[in-house]
Amino acid sequence: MQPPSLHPPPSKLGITLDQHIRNQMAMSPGATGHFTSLLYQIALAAKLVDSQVRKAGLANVLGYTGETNVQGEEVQKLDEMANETFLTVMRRGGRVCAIASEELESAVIVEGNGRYAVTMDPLDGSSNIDVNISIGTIFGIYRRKSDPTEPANDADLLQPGRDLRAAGYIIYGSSTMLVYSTGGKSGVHGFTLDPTIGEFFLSHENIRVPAHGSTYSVNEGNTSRWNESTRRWAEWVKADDKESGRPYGARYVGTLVADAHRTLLKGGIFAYPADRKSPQGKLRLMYEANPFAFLFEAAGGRACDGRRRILDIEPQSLHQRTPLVIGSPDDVSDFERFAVEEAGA
Ligand code: AHM
Ligand code: MG
Repeated sequence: MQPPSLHPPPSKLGITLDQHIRNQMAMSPGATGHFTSLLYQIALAAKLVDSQVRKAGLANVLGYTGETNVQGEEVQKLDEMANETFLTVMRRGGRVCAIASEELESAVIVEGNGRYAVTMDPLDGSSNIDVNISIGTIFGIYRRKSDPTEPANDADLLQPGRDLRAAGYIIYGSSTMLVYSTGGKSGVHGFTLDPTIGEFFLSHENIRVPAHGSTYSVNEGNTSRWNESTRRWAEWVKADDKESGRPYGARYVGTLVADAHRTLLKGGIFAYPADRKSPQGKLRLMYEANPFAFLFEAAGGRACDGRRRILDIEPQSLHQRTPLVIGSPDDVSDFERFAVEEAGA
């Protein structure tokens, strides 16, 4: 056994999200603290939502039905509550000029001279709440484009994903984690909430998605609605070929945050392709696809709609949908190969 080193590397133990954000800010000359304070607000809202999510099972144990219960309208559904919580905290925080939420028809324009516009899915995977399966929050942060002396508008939000200033997600799973990136070289970092003291600690520094994985994640119940190339790809990942590590294992939670989180850490591929029922795909470009595309690229992965890079799609509307394929670079390229072959056929 090796004797312990006299000079062990400095421990990462106990680095809080706040400290980490401040360290990153110190490395950005000219930073004013506005962005830092917005991230704090998101983390605060996440903790508030987490505390409600943790209690969600109690209502079921007591026989509550979900939408209405003995407390009637006083108890909000969890997704409405999550939406309200993030909106309230960010509006009060004074750093945002506009917020677009998957839960709301139109954008919320915030008075004042906030420098950032936020897109978010406050509670992703909400069909999994009642069955105690991981759910999440997804967010993207853009720099304001409009003149701060004028009210903000949709153009502040309708920016391509490549212009994201930061993106992240919170997974309310067996533990609660916040994962975020400011893009490129700054890396993707994960923080786990210690629920006993209400603090996020750095637990996954500089996450890198493996070059290829061994799992595929897609709703195969949609097979009959898929186009030929998606069907051929799904057959291919299941075929036996020792050299390329096939067949892949199947994993599908039905919460994008959970499926993407696993894929980010372990590699492999998640796909929600277009199909006959959803010709534009099911997932939303602004709230789901762009933030994850940004994170996967920052972690060395890839994200496309089958043919185009997600981050290069010019958004036309807030609730626009897109096919989404994210994961290990090799695995996403394999998916694309099938789509391209079909296009050329
Ligand atoms: P939601 O934002 O309303 O929860 O819907 C999005 C969810 C994603 O989390 C998940 O990847 C997908 O829908 C699952 O869809 P399906 O049930 O069609 O497989
Ligand atoms: Mg969602």
